[in-house]
Amino acid sequence: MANIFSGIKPSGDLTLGNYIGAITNFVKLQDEHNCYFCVVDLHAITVPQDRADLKKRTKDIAALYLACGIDPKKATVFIQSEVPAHTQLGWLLECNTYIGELNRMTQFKDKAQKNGTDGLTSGLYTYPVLMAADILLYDSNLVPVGDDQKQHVEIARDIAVRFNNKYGETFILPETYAHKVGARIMDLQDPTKKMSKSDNDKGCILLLDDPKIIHKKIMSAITDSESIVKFDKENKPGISNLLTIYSKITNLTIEELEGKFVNANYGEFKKALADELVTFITPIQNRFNEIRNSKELDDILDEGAMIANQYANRKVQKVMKKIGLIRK
Ligand code: ATP
Ligand code: LTN
Repeated sequence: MANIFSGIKPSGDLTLGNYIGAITNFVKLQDEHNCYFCVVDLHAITVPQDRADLKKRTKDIAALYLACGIDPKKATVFIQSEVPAHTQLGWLLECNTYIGELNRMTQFKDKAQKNGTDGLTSGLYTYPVLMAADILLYDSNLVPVGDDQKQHVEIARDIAVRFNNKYGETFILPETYAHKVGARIMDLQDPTKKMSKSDNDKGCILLLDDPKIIHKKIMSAITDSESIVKFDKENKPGISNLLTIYSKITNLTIEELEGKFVNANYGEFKKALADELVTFITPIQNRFNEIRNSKELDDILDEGAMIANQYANRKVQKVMKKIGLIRK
């Protein structure tokens, strides 16, 4: 039985990309492993957030975890800021992380390139170290994430190796757990770009989108002029992305789908995909509406925070002792 940790930032509303890339694996892993699934609100505040939106989205994401099938009897579900050991370990690890390592992080480099470094916070820069703390705190063996987060799991591993060499065996070395296909769902309007909750527009399907909006977004997804439903990521990135989504929500293989739509035009294919998506998303939305404002959700998060605090506090004490931060 392995330890598993993962988190999603409340920086926007959950997308189909978050679901397919990350949450499907959370649900799969919870049956066999010791899982911690967190809403990483401290990571969200590395960029400006509206107070009311942050508060609302944090609970929305926790409720969506449950609505998507995470079972609080099997997994610990909690909010990162309710477990202070994350920031404590974050500092201890920052003192064991090199600036050169952080300079190589592509997520930060991309953001800095887009807008320049003026106005970027030091929290955004050291973000990967807090993420390493999240992971290492729970002795995590596996970290289920989408493709874009692999580099962050690697730096967590590098920090763990360095710490272990300096202070003796302390941390488990974590590994990324990602899908082979579908680890990166692309934007429907620009299939060369990741579908992302912080630039939510027509190219991004939200788990809480109205069925009519889902139809509209799928029908207006960018494709090519060939009108042949065939997977070819290089030359037909739009239709390949739609095929990936179709395959992930129905469990039909890409080949089965190519066969099913061999005589269909893009309009027919898109209409069938939109119908499948609505069928798949409606029960998630119904469960979300049941649980979002319930006492049950608060009880689950209280219990989750208690279990996580217990584990995390013990770990931080061990780490402090190794460093020499101990009076008696
Ligand atoms: P932001 O746009 O604010 O950076 P995001 O939509 O990328 O947010 P995160 O909170 O960063 O979402 O990611 C949560 C999880 O979902 C991560 O494991 C991430 O790899 C995964 N994920 C996010 N977007 C996609 C996507 N388009 N395809 C597959 N996985 C994704
Ligand atoms: N950086 C991640 C969110 C995140 C995370 C984590 C994922 C923060 N801490 C720990 C896995 C494990 C992101 O942007 N998706």
